Amino acid sequence: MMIENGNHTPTYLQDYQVPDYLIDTVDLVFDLQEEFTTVTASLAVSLNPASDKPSRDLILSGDGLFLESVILNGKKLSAHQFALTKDTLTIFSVPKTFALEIETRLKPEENTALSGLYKSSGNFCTQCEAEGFRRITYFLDRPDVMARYTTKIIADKKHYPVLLSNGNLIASGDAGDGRHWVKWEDPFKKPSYLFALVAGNLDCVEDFFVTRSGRRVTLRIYMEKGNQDKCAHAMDAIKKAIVWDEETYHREYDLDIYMIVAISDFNMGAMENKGLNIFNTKYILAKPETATDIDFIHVESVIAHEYFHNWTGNRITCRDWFQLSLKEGLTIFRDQSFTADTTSKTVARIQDVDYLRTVQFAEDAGPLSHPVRPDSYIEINNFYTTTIYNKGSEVIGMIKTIVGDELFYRGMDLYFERFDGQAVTIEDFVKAHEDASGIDLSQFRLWYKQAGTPILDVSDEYNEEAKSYTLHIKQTCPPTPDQPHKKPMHIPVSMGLIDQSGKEWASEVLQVSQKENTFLFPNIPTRPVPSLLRHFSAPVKINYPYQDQDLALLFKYDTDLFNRWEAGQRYALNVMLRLITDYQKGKTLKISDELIAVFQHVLETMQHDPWVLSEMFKLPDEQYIALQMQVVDVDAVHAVREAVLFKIADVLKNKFYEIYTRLHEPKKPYEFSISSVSKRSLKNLCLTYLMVLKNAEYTQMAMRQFQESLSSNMTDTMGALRALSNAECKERGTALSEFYHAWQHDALVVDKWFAIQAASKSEGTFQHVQKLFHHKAFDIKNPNKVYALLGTFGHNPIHFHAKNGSGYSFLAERVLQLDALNPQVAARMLTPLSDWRRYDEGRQHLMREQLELLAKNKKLSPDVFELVTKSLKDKS
Ligand code: B3K
Ligand code: ZN
Repeated sequence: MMIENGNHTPTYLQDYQVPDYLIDTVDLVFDLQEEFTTVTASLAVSLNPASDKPSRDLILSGDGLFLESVILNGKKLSAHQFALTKDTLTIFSVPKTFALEIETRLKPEENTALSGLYKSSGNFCTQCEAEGFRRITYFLDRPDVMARYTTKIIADKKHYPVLLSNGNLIASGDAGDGRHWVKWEDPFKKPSYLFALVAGNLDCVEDFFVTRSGRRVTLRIYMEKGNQDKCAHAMDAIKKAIVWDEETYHREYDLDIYMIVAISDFNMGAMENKGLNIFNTKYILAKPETATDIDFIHVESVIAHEYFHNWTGNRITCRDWFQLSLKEGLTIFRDQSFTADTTSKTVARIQDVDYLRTVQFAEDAGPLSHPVRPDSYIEINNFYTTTIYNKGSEVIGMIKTIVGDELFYRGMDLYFERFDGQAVTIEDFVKAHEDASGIDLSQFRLWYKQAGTPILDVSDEYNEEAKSYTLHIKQTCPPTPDQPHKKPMHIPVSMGLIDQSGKEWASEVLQVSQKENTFLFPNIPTRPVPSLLRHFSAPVKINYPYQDQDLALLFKYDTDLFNRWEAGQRYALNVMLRLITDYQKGKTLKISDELIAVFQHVLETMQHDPWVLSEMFKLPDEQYIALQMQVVDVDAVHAVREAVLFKIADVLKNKFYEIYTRLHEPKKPYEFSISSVSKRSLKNLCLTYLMVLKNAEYTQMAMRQFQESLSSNMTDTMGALRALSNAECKERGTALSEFYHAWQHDALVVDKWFAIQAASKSEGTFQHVQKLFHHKAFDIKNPNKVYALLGTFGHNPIHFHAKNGSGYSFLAERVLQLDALNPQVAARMLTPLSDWRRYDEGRQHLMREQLELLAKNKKLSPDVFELVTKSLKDKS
């Protein structure tokens, strides 16, 4: 269909040009008042010698600003010397070098988009990535303009005792009238998106760290009043991350102080502003009573991520936003390696792969598919995607696999050495690895250019006489928007060969680079089973005609623990896909005893690693099963998965009960250690299975765990509550209301309460979610609340996809309501509708109808406009 809405124009990578002007220094003065804020920006501007045909006019970006004055080399400009549009300030005929002073006025109180300068719980804070700095002052708001900043903040002493910005504090004083001022100086050049300011009445915890060269760094975490008791874990995490980066990448911290501020209203997880990270409270505040094991791990990994950005993102930044994965893919790769090293290598990999395959593969198979380095965007905020982040990280992992560990770290050292202090490209990064390793990565670069998930079709032969085994690997990649044809890629396939006794006969990395490749393995005494794509060595799909018994063998004996998990998943998936066909034909579901027997074997033999074991027992979720189908049959997927869960639970109940009672230690105080996290994980898994059986005794058991842990151990509380929330029993209501009653004062815990209800399988979930939108604890302006309720509901496989389309219209209406307040959050909520083509005709029609209704709206933000139009665009 033709969409007339808006004139939001795309930006193209091929149009990139160096800036005509550079800014050497930026001196900012913020006068924070209750009604408005005045910002004075003094800039030292000069012509960029690298620009070919520089314009005589200086064009600065701005968004929603009120311009007070412009002064050039000390002279106030009159109206004919500059021009203003909705998003630019052009100053005519500027000299080659000059001082510019711009005064703007903002209303942070009214800023609900949470981009630029805004208020959260009465405190001022900023979010400038990607293009938020232009909401503070007119500027060359692009990452290749790097400048040295000073920031003076003047504010009321009583309401804003804490005044922070990037770098080091260099002066402070009294400003009279109950006001005070401070001045910060950041000695490092940075792009504007890394600027930050915080002013508020905040509590603080302080510690310090001595770097490996002996420098003492002050560590501070600031948080809203009354949360000091929830910061110890975050503080430990900072130190852990610093040590890891020193040991693994030889990177040291570079300022005298490292500050983190935790804020309640934040669009995403956290932001790596130089020396002053701003975090969503969700990734800082954690104590056993309020945070689960998973929360504890997430706090560590997000802290590590933002800390690691100091080198991969801040000191070396992106030339333009098309290079976003240069910092995000790389930093995700670094934080995933950190988590793998500090928790469980196998579980960390399982969870990363699970997320990639469920979320990124879905994105790459739909209308929003884009390469790791996109060619164009309308709204850059829409490109903070799982493709840029997670596929970007996988691409780096493949470079490491191809060149090997030693050369990889040499390549990283070269990258840091070559580009420190610069804004560079993905090409610069790949070239550094090529130069350091001497390995040709020219074909490999296609991973950044081509979108879509490659498919490897694998077949094999065994030659009994020659005792040789041959693998044929054929690669294809489906068409994606604007890319109908793909070239073959360089794909590292780590693999092994396993015989019937579980003995390994080969273990190597195959370099797949042609459309069709053949690999010969001599001296293999009996026909082996191939263990393919170990540790998920490439973000691809593998088709190999595995028989159930092959998968059973690998599930029991593969020497690669990750691939044991993978075999179990594949086995369960194959069984479920066959059952779905039976279900669709109206046949009774007969779940094979062999499947259960293999799971039983694993349950009995894997107890030494309860964490991996609990992962092995999680069946592929409904979203992932749906991704394997040509046309998603929501009801069949749900019914079959439930039936398999029931069967496993029923046959293995005694074992689950025995493990549960053995591992459940209600009297033992919570401890965050890998061994206790592992045990809790397996114990709560057993409880989840037992609850599937809808038996009063197990329900009581869950209720007991819930009540005993309610004020001491959130992992156990949530383990029980999640199981109860899916059951149709009176205890469900009791537990939910006791939970709310106990934790209503804690916003992050209330978010869990919203999310658990929005995710529930139980009947009436939709009506319940509708009601919760009007609950007094719900606030549409708070992104965490929206993500918990609407975001979770959008991924509820059965209730969001109710046949009558009620879920779809509900989501679309809320997106529209949100779009007027916060376009970034609105756009993030929209993605469940974008996949409409994958459903049955009835649902397709209903989903599409909602997208078309949205498209008709003349006031859509560029964020929502871009996603709606791309979702509706005819398939190429
Ligand atoms: N760099 C930020 C993301 C900013 C998102 C802007 N819409 C967080 C991170 O990846 O570390
Ligand atoms: Zn990041």
